[in-house]
Amino acid sequence: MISSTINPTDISISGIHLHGKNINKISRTIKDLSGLFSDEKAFAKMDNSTLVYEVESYFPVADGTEGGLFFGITHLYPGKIGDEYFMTRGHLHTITNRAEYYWGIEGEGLLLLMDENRNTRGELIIPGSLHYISGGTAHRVVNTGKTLLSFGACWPSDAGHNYEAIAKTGFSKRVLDVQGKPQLV
Ligand code: S6P
Ligand code: ZN
Repeated sequence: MISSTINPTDISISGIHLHGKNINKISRTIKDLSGLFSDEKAFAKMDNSTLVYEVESYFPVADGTEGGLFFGITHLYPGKIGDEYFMTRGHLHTITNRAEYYWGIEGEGLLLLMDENRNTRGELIIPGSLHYISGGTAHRVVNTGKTLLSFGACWPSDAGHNYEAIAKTGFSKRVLDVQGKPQLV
């Protein structure tokens, strides 16, 4: 086999991780997530350095490029703050009509999808599940399981991320542990 055809883009996926020189990795710890969880007292008791999620992304073109695609894998740890499960910050795309795919790789969780009228629904993420996030839909992932939740994502390189709207008004529903079971409330 000709080696240059094996990995022409300088990245590889091994198991649930991306490797290569063009991979961008970010970590979100408790200190990055203030204001997100409903139980502020429980949040204040958490260790600031506790890792909540990590994102490995492949950006083959510059951020903002029209017509390109980005690819990422998010690893969301299991845990709770009060009764609320660990979750991603959640966002809209800056260019609101840009869509995205998510798919489940490992673990179990819920993808929260909120439309322009603030109606929120949840889709079950499990290994092999595929989720189409249409434009204008705010998206957030919640780990409702007891193990690491890893999911893939593919989105347009000009989509951009708008976190402010979600930081201000949140989603209209939260996922809480109600008597040992995850519920959208
Ligand atoms: C990017 C894609 C994911 C998220 C990641 C973290 O459009 O949706 O890579 O960035 O899951 O979530 P958040 O809401 O903190 O960006
Ligand atoms: Zn997105």
